Amino acid sequence: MVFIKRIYQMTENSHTAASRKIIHIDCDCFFAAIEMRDNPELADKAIAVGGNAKTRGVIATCNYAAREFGVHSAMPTAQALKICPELIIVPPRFQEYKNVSKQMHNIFKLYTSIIEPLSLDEAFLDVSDCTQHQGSATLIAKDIRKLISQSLNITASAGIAPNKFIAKIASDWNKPNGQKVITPDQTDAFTKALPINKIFGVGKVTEKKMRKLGIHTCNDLRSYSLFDLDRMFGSFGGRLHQLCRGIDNRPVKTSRQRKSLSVEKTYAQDLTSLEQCIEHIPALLTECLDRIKKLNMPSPIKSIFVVLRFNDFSRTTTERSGLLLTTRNIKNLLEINYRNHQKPVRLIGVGVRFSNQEHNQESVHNQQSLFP
Ligand code: TTP
Ligand code: MG
Repeated sequence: MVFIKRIYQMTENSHTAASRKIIHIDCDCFFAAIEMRDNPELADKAIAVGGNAKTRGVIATCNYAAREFGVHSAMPTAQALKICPELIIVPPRFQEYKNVSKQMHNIFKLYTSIIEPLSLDEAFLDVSDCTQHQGSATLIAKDIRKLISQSLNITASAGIAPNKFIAKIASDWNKPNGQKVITPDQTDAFTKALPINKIFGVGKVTEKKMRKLGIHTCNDLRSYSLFDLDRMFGSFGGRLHQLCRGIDNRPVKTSRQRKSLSVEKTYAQDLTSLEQCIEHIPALLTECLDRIKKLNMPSPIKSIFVVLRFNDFSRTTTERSGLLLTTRNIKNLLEINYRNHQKPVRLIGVGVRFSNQEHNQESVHNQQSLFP
């Protein structure tokens, strides 16, 4: 018990010692915003960027007008058109989204070099040592959003807080085209009232478990000791103990190490036999290998996996560590996965998880031998 108390005190101390200024930037309906910008006729209509309903595509994102109908990311396009018949579907232009993302990073670099990209439209910035605007993170965020809007003609929202956890939640608060500041002395009260599903890492299963226990907010979580949380939620317990108190000491990491890479394809018609699924493996594997080779400094592969999504939209992954990424191994995983479920297949994915080990020349060199 004394030991646990000491850990708690240590984290509390390091939290107060580190008064950082973190900005989380997230563009508003990113792909859709770029499409509306480049085709103003779309601006006052409900639009979505995504795949064709006929080829069973899905929605990547949609504008806020479409969201009012209930359309959202990852929804099958056919379903989106059912709930919003006037929805205009625009095919994605990934190269343009990447260009805009690069330009946005050039704007970030005017303020800090400590930038952690999370996706094309999202990043953490550590502006603790930034001198512009007398170091006011609120004004820096405003400036960045203004520059994005003026030079790129899209809008972004921002969260400003003493750590990444709170900054990310705050950027969603006044979306679209808004920002929210949580100062260090507001952090405790702000976190206390947060519903548990705002905590990164609390997925549907954990949320259900917590709600059954009567835990609905971060404040409810605070009544459990580190020992209890460890017992109830395993290795996530320690992190929960900190996050529910608004403590997050993770630094803004300038170069993110990729954890996994996968290639997925949804087929126009369900694949109804193992043989039909196997036919698609070479193409998926070739694309996956190409993408691994294009990574700047890939880490060694820790495991390989095959994802299947069935015609009832359920999804399963079969994963094995220590295997090479070969056609044979992937076919074996596919077979295990398929035989376990025996349902018509809508989507196949092939991928790898990288080990966390720091990459160096030697590991990159070893990586080559993993390719078939
Ligand atoms: P998000 O930032 O999650 O969404 P968004 O920018 O479209 O909308 P919001 O205003 O809520 O931030 O994702 C950024 C882009 O990533 C999004 O425009 C499209 C793409 N994307 C997908 O392709 N598939 C997905 O499932 C999601 C969530 C996003
Ligand atoms: Mg976004």
